[in-house]
This record gives sequence, structure tokens and C-alpha cells, in this order.
Amino acid sequence: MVKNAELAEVFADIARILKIKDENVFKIRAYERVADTLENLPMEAETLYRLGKLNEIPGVGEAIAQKIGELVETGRLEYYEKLKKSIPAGVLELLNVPDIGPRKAKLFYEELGISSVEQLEKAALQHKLQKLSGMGKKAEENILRGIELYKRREQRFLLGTALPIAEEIVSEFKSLGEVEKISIAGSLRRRKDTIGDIDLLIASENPGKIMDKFIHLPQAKEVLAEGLTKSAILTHKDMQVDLRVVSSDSFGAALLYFTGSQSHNVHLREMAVKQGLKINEYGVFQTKDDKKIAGEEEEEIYRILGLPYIMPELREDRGEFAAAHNNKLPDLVKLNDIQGDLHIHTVDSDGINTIEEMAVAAKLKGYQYIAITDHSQSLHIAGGLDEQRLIEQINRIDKINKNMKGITVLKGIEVDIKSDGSLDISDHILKELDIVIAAIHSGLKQKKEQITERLRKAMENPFVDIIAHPTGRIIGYREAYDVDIQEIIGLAALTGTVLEINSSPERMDLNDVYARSAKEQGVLLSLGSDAHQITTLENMFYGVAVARRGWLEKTNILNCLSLLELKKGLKKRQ
Ligand code: DGT
Ligand code: CA
Ligand code: CA
Repeated sequence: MVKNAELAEVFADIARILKIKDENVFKIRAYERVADTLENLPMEAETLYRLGKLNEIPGVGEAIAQKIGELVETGRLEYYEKLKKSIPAGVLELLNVPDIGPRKAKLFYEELGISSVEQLEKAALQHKLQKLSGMGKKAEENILRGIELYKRREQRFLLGTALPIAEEIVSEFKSLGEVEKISIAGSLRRRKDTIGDIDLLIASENPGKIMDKFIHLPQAKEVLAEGLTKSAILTHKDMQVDLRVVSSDSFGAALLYFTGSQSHNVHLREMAVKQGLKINEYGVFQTKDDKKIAGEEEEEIYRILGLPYIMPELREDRGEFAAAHNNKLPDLVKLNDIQGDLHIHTVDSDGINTIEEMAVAAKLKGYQYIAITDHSQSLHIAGGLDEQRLIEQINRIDKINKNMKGITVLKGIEVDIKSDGSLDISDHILKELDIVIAAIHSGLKQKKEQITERLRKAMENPFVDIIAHPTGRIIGYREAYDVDIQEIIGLAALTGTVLEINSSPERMDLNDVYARSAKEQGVLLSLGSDAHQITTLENMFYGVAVARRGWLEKTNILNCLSLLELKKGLKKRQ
């Protein structure tokens, strides 16, 4: 069986090579889309192929269906093999360095023969890049910074990459009779946006059997360490998984210990010492006689220390102990509290599904409403809507709402904030929409004052309800643009503008720290999946993870409101 992920990788690679070769952008985008779709397809493409139903996959036309067929039947693709030979593999890798697009990769390769990231770094340090045409001192510095990001990315994984793998492994274990309890621990349980390694914990009286299963998991590429109670493997994606096996009566203490964070644990231990207690990964003990008084459950351990249960997402030693003491821990928002999705794209710009398809899928999720927020005209590459097409979409949504029961489709736009801070759709049209989100997609290198000014202008517009992905970061690929986020939060409070927590796992923007800061200043936040197809509506989970790490309750979140309340919560249409 050829896995969807493997097919996706081939098409993503094809897109990358075509980019370097300067091929037609639409052709490239078609391959990128297919890669994306395949990765998120709820069903094996091979099965669809066997049923003759490949054409039912959105974005799969004749030519691509044929290629999938060839891969399924022969395990290789002649077109791809030829394409790969036309360019050194290292040149392709250059594209993974932030700030390096196909044009630069081509330039470095052709002018300096650079075909690896190491060679690129060396050339930059020797100031060879700045002399090339179109380059300069600044551009060279940017590339060095990009290489740093690239190296860091090699070491950490997105929550959205690590969690599905961990859950897959957990479900492999669940069928094993010897497993009494199992849990994800570490930063993954705390839902940090990036994950160093996956930590798993199992309670069992038969660790030998557990370890045997662990090192033979289909996910294991390599065994890094093997012991009776502690082992580590490397997955095919080069992610490390640590597993510890403990006995059931220590499970709570071990889970607390291995969930961390380290600073939370240190604080907890210090508290215990003051009460004549000792905590370690085996349990809670009285110092005077070493008698074990707790260990089976986390709740019990917190209780013995006189604390309410502290959710894993709060365990960063960022004030959770003081809050717990004063009974002021937040009642954290849950995925179930989300009443609708406020950031959705469709085929009208760069999405894959239609408005109706998105609405039906959202209704199945139990949402009351969704906002359709396609891109606006400045984003040519994403097929952004001009005013005429937007008006046409507005009319279409009115009709859809008449026919669709059980969910309301809100008319919206992700309007582009241009370099000078103006919007690329005029106010008299924005006024016709239910909801307007504004975002920066270009001029990302502008100075802090300029970017802040652009956002200020957008927030002062009476029709702009939400600022989408307010810092613009793409984790591991692009740093946040230079913006004074505290000033933005202040302006949001002043203008009654909502700030988004973009829930795509590559963005998670605002992040947890800024989201909490926004809450403290009375700013409302909105969670948007930024879905470009049905399957990524699920990204809402990651937005909720950020929200929870940011101490948010449902009252801090716009789309925890019912439809009626939501309309009241938005800026008044004047
Ligand atoms: P990561 O993997 O870098 O995203 O972050 P964590 O938090 O998962 O860290 P990791 O995998 O090194 O260890 C998992 C947890 O185990 C960590 O959050 C706290 C606990 N832990 C590990 N090493 C130590 C240590 O030396 N002292 C203490 N107090 N706790 C530790
Ligand atoms: Ca970890
Ligand atoms: Ca670890």
C-alpha cells in the first residue's frame, strides 16, 4: 500500500523542482495543492484508485490521476525521476531556508555552484553572496539569519506534526492487555507549539512486553536506547520518542514529573519541602519517615499540597501557583465551547472546497456559524477576490443561507492591508459584510514603526473586526515581522478590534504569551482554522491549545458566542 503521505511528498517535491526551473506558477500550485490534499485525505488514495474514483479527490485531474496510478502500480514515477536528475538534491534543500526562493536558489547554484546549505553558509560568511546581482549586504545577512532558523527547525517539530504520531503510537498500545494506563507527557501534553521529543508514559506490571512492542513499532526507524523501564526510538520523520514504564501506584507521580515543565516541577518540589514532604517521580513521601502518601493520581498529589488540579497547559511556572492558592485558576476554554469558525477559505480564492462543502462539514462539527473569508485582490497568487467577485460571492451566500438549515454562513473577507496601511477593498463594500478580517501579507520586512502604523490604520477602520495572524510568523520558516505587539494589543483594546489566534499549526499566531497579554488588557480573541479545505477545519484544536496555554476562558473568545451574541460583539456597521 502506498501511503498518502508518501504520494504527497512526491508531488511536493515536484512542485519544488518546478519552482527552481521557473515553470508556470499555476502548474506549480496545482502540484502543491494535490500534495496538501493528499496529506489530509481521510481515505487512502490507493483505495480510491482501485475503485476508479481518484477524480473525486479535489484538485486531481487526468494528468495527476495518471501519475498516482503509476506510483501505485510501479512504486515510482518516471516523470519525477527525470525531473530529479535535472537538478542537484542540495539545491532543492536550499528552498527550505527562509528567505530563499527558487530565484535565489537558482542564482547561488548557477553563479557559485552552491548545492548545499553548508556551502551556502560558508559563502555567506565569506561575503560572496552580497556581490551577486540583486543581492547586497542586507540580503546576505537575512540569509544567515534564515540559516539559523533552518538549523533550529531541524531540532524541533510542530505540535501538529508530533501529536498525530504520538496518538498513533498510543492507539497501538491500547490494544495491548499489559497496558494498565497510558498517557502522553512532556511538552506535547502541555501543548507547546513546538516539540523537542515525544514523551510517553505507561503503567504496567510487565515492562518487558511493553518495551518489546515499543522497539518493534511500525513507526520506529531506529532504536536509540533500550532498557527495562526506559527506552527511546527514532521515527521515520526523525522524531525521538521516549517511553517510560512505571507501576500503577506511581503513575500519577511519574506523569506529573514527565509532563513538566521543569520549572513547574521545581516550584512544586519547593512547596512540598516547606510542608515536610518530598516529591519525586515515584510519589509523595513524608520527610520524617519516608512514608509514601500519594502517587497514583496527579489530582491527589496537588490536593495533598493544598492545591486544586492544575491543567497541563498551565504548568509553565507563569503564575499558576499563585492563582491556584487564591482559587483564581482560569476555567480554560474547551474545543466544545467553540460555536463557529471565523477564518475559512474556499475555491473562490485559494481553497479547495466550495462554500457549501465547508458549511456542511462545519455543521457536522456542530458549529452554529462559519465566516467565509477568502483573500482579497492584492493576493493575485491566491486568486484573491476583487470587489466585483466579492459582491457576487455575497449574493451567492445569501442564497446559500436561504437553502441551508442548521448553520449560518457569514459573509466575510480576509482583506489585505497594503504597504501604506490602506485596505484593498473599499469601505462601502466592506460595510455589506457580516465580518471583516484584515491581514498583512506583503511588505513583511518594513520597519517596526511602519508595520505598527499599518496595523493601527486597519484597526481604526470601523469595518475591520479582526486582525488575522497578527505577528505573521510561520514557525521555523519565517519570523514574526517587526511589530510592537504590546502596542497592537493596546490599540486593539482602544478600537474594540478582536485579535485572531490563527489555528493553523504552522502559525499559532497570536501565540500563548501574547494571547494571555491580550486577555489581561480586555481584548477579545477569535479562533480561526484558516482552513483551505474540509479536513483542516480540524485545526481549530491547535487554536484552542494556544488559547488554553494563554489562560483564556470562553468569555475571552469571540467565537464562543452564540450567533446572536456574536453579531452584537462585532463593530457596529455605520
Ligand atoms: P521538549 O521535549 O524540549 O519539547 O520539552 P519537554 O518539556 O518535553 O522536555 P523533555 O522531553 O526533556 O522532558 C520531559 C519532562 O521531564 C520535562 O518537561 C520535565 C521532566 N524532566 C526531564 N529532565 C528533567 C530534569 O533534569 N529535572 C526535572 N526536574 N525534570 C526533568
Ligand atoms: Ca519532550
Ligand atoms: Ca524527552
